[in-house]
Amino acid sequence: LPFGPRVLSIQSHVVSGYVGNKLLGFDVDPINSVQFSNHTGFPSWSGEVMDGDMLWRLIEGLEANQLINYTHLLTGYIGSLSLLETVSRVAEKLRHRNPDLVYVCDPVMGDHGRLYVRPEMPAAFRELVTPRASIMTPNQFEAEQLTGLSILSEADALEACRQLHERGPHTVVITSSELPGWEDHVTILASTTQAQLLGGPQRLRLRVPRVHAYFTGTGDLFAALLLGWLHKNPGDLKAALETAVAGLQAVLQGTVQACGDAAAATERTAAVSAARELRLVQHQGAIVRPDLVPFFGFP
Ligand code: ATP
Ligand code: PLP
Ligand code: PXL
Repeated sequence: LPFGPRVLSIQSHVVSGYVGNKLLGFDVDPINSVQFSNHTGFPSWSGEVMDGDMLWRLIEGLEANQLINYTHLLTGYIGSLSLLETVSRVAEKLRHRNPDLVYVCDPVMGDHGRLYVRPEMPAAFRELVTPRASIMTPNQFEAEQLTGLSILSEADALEACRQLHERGPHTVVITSSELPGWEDHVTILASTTQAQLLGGPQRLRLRVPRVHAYFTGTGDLFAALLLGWLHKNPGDLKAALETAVAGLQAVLQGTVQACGDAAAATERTAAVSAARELRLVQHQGAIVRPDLVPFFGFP
């Protein structure tokens, strides 16, 4: 497909299970930011972390052979500061080659008030990466880390989006938040400054019933699906979000059904984590052609 999208994706690889680069459903050039035995929600893991020099050597190799004509850059879990610094250089280089480059940045840093990257990473995401991102997909906690705001309401979340727009990304999706009065739902808030097919800039809200169990990789899948559906629905963030979320919910519901008692387990043993791996392959059809779920627009 000479004129199709070409995506460079810098995310995790795990041998067993589904996170990061193993959640991409379309044609991409993957660079593995880590290669681990399994995701870090398990009691233990082993493997290697990529550093900035390793990434730069790959980019130089691609460049030497004129292979860096990408339409999209997608980045997820980045395990070290040197890699994040190099990711920002890669974004600059790809955009120099293609001024229309779409950089989708999932600023994976933590969740529910807890950081699972080194303490120096939030500042680096803020200063080095945010200005270069086209689309950012923080969760509620990550949006707080990026802006310094504390997000206690929908108004706070929209203010965080506004501040992020001022510093770079034209589109921001707060991919999961827990808001007062809606504790039994996951609230997704999106904001774009780009003119949409049906008018100007737009803000959107979706809610999905909260599953009371912790899954790993849903954020990675969200970012990949958003990239794919936005490409297929230019100027229609609403359609892209609805389709991405519907596919994600199908995978999640299928996973909950398939994992039986492990869905409700509180202790995350190796067996529980393994049982909760996303049933991605089993629900490929629903990802590509999901049943659309009821949508809550804005306001
Ligand atoms: P990241 O850290 O990669 O930015 P995130 O924390 O925003 O990711 P998740 O919390 O995994 O990502 O949520 C992404 C999407 O997955 C949500 O928008 C929602 O559609 C779905 N999802 C994840 N967990 C649940 C859950 N417990 N119940 C219902 N939906 C969920
Ligand atoms: N938990 C840990 C320990 C992680 O390292 C990560 C991402 O790297 C996550 C959770 C996020 O997973 P998700 O894609 O579901 O947001
Ligand atoms: O974002 C999910 C993820 C990605 N990569 C690695 C992980 C996880 C979640 O645990 O461990 C290595």
